[in-house]
Amino acid sequence: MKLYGYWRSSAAYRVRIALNLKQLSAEQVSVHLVNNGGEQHSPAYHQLNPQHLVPTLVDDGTEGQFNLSQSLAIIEYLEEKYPKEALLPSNIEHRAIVRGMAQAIACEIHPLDNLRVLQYLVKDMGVSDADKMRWYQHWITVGFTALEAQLSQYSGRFCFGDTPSLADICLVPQVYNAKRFNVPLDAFPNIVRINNACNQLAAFADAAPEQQHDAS
Ligand SMILES: N[C@@H](CCC(=O)N[C@@H](CS)C(=O)NCC(=O)O)C(=O)O
Repeated sequence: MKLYGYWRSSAAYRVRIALNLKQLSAEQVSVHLVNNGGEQHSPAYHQLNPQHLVPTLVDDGTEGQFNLSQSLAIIEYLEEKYPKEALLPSNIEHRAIVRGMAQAIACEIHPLDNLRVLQYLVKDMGVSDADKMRWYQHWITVGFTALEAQLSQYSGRFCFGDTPSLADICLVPQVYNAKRFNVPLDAFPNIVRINNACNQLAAFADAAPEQQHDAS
């Protein structure tokens, strides 16, 4: 397997955590999201992923080598192909709740704060850097407020009970981003507590951006 990613990409970070939890290895290929106008826009990468986003997973499938985009689809593919260690609970309702928490981060928070959205705000819409930061912090705060309420209902040591799941895989990179952009986290004790618990596990710590070969 090959994982095309970038050290600071939170979507790639999710896949790295999933690979580690399942004790799988993948060759890491760096796609620099800033240099040369962003390597995600290069013709070579376009062939792999026309969405111009990382991550992309390349694997040998039943019909030959294939490319997979979208971190949640990649993680669900890994989950089906390599069921141990499970990233989703065995109970159908619990699985749906975990997917809902994961999507609250991956579909509601992350897309609004993605690099190309921030670039569009500043370069095309003339938004100031200060207002860009307000935007960034606002959408994390809105998303974390909703998630914190869910966590007070469902969390144990981790987002759902005492086993790390897809929800934790999405949470930790989003908290990393929040800290990087100085989002106050005082109102989110469960999020902070669970993030700390996750980062005590090697699977999460080893996937951290600063641990990657392309970190600069
Ligand atoms: N929903 C996608 C999001 C992927 C995504 O937004 N990746 C970001 C890095 S975290 C990216 O490649 N951004 C490049 C850009 O905005 O130009 C996923 O989960 O894989």
